[in-house]
Amino acid sequence: MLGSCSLPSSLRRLSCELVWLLCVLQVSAILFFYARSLDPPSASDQDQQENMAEKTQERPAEPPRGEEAGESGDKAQKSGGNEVESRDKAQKPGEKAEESGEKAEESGGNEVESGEKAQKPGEKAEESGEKAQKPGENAEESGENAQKPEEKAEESGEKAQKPGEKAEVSGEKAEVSGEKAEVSGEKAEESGEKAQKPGGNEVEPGEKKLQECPKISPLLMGPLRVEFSSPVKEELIKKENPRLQPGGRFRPKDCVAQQKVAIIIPFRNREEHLKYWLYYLHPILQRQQLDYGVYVINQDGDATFNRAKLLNVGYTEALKEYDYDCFVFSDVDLIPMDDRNTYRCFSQPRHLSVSVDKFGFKLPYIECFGGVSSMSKDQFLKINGFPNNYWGWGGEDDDIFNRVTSKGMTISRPSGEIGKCRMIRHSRDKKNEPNPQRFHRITHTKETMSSDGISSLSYSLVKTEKLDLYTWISVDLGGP
Ligand code: UDH
Ligand code: NGS
Repeated sequence: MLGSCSLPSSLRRLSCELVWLLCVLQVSAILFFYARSLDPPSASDQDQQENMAEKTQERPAEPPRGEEAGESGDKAQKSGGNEVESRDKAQKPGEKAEESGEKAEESGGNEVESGEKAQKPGEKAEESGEKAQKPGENAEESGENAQKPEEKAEESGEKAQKPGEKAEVSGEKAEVSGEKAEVSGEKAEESGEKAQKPGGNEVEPGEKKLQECPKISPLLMGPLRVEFSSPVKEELIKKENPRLQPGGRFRPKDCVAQQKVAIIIPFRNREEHLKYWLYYLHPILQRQQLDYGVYVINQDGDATFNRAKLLNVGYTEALKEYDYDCFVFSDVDLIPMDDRNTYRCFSQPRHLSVSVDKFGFKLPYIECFGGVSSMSKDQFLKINGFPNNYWGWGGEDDDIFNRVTSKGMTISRPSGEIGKCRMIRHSRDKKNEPNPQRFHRITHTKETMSSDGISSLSYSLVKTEKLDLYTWISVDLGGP
């Protein structure tokens, strides 16, 4: 056996040195790894970690239309299922856009408040990277939302409701969409509306007393397909709405409606549009379980058109016929694309046509109150109705907005998703040229509103007729 002591001294020294070296290496390795564990991660480590984090936070594509409302109540509130109110004071439209300096409004499903920045049609789109749509252009044509209505409908699960195709109202589908509607933000209970007294539904002796209809109708279907490619015939509309009473009246047969709603349409020479409106709206309003009547207020003669005055006439004439507690004012060329956009009144005046295809499904400016709006009788009277002296196109809706806010009320709106509408394309009508006085007038609403309004309305009735699908009221408004 060869012991270490028997090794030559040079070899022994070499092996001792090797052992020593190994020890030093081991210790430095330990120190190195220990020091590394205390160091912050290098830049590349950090990048990697952030990328991972980003990946895990990536959100799936937007849910198809109408689905968001089906999520939890909380979420729906955030993502636009709920009604919103503008809490802002009056702003003079005309000044509003650039001058107000407020924040950009987000639409398309999100909540909107009129504390946010107003934008004139066309400005917003550019800023947000989307293309502006000129009034009169269709969404499809401008490249924004460049989907054909049909494609959109299929993707979003819209229900077919093309002229000639009958929409399903009952069965599973209705139940499911009723559920959706419940969380969709109608929030009827919060609106502070009183339950409607069984006014029109007199109970005969021995007859069963009807219950009040639910706050949210179980018949709602959600998103609907709306298009205007084939003209509709009145006969078809009558056939599809067999429960309508003369004058375009309806009330649910199994329950007492929550509200009695007069729908007022300002009108002259738009027969084709009116047929589309009746075709689409009657089934929707029935599914919404409203006690309603449709009043088409025709401006007789060829004086300059006066939309707001016609609306005042509609309010007055409808009340002569029935004890309405709610008034919906609708242009003849606007059709809602979702029946959860209930044509009723809320605790604040409501703007219903919040995202129109013509504007790329965005609110053109936050004070916008044109198109379709609703007001309870009390709200309407509080603002002395609408102005009578806006002859020609534009400004009257801004004046109404000013009236509402100057009386301390706010504007309520459905979400951009539920408030989607299609506008029937048309060119400018004769005798409805832009009113050059409108800019001046809307800056004086506060001073003029107490003397000009429902309290000062005068007109002559030319004809009233109860037709099968609507009540026709033709009036002479005089002239400017
Ligand atoms: N209205 C009529 N007949 C008329 C004028 C107006 O029925 O001669 C009614 C109708 O209900 C209409 C509403 O008043 O929906 C509002 O009028 P409008 O449709 O003229 O207003 P809008 O702002 O259009 O929708 C303005 C003309 C756009 C021309 C675009 C050209 N590309
Ligand atoms: C505003 C008009 C409103 C009008 C709105 C949208 O500029 O009356 O555009 O018009 N106000 C004034 O002119 C002061 S639209 O593009 O729908 O024709 O409702």
